[in-house]
Amino acid sequence: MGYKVVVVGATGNVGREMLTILAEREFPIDEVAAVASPRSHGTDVDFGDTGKTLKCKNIENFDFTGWDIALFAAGSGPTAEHAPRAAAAGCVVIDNSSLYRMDPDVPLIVPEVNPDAIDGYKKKNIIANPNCSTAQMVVALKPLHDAAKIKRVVVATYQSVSGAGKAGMDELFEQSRNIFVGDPAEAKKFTKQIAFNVIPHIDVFLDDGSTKEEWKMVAETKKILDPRIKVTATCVRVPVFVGHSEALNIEFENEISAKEAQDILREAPGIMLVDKREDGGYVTPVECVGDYATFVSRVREDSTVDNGLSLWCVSDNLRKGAALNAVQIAELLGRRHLKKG
Ligand code: 11C
Repeated sequence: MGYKVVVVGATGNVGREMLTILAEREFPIDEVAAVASPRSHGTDVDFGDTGKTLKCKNIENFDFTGWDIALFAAGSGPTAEHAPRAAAAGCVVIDNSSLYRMDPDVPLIVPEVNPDAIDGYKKKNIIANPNCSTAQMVVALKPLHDAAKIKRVVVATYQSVSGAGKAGMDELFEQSRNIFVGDPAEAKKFTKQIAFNVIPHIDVFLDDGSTKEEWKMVAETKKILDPRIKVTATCVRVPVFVGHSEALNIEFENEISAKEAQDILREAPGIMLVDKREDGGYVTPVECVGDYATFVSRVREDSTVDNGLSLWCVSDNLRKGAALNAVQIAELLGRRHLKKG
């Protein structure tokens, strides 16, 4: 016996990936529904490569009664409207938007990092999925924190355009093509030209001069991993279609060598260490696409601080950064709370 699962926002980048990963991981499903905005009502979406096609139902009149789990990838507006009624109907919501992440009554979960926090989901029947750049970072930090206690992290991100949805991917494609044929590269989704450029601005500006994306990395890391860890982030959009990269500088309470860190990371859940210290002996975003792992490369000691390490971390932002983490949360929920069969 399996679950009745709804994917909300099924026509978007993350919603489609959720359906693919549910099928790929053979999540025990009795019935699956694809739900989207009224605009996408009737659109066909594939249920992974099962050969099954789902017709999108309209979120406005979808009744969540009798459904076990709803994976929401719908953005904050539709989520605010429909997630509470799904949860009230007894369907556990796993939400990819930023809406509930900092709600003290909603667990924010990365299964490799804080699985036990899921037990708090019953307060609202909602579980939050972190921001993509936070998810891969905390997977890499967790085993190192357990070993040597992290004090401070300085991170610079190199985030792909798929983080901004299909419109972001289309903009990179169109601008690149236009530049090649000598046409103007008009910026619509992003604030400046993204093709052949980088933009140090993701999400809205806050009063202190940081951006909300940078704030999310700080606040979410504290909630998921440890409130004592200080994080400072600079988030940058780069002309890559899929795959977020991060350069991390980490300061520890206790001594830890690069070799010890490599040995720990090699055994850690969710991590693939590729660190050969030779030409090409590291992972780039192109290679991480379609994979589940958070890849770590370039682990080295930073002699400018006591107990410092630097490393490079890459992951598929639509997978570990969004859809995969949501499905892993559903699997964890199934194992711990919603047992079937
Ligand atoms: C980006 N990280 O790359 C964002 C996308 O809070 O879930 C995900 C935003 C979020 O633009």
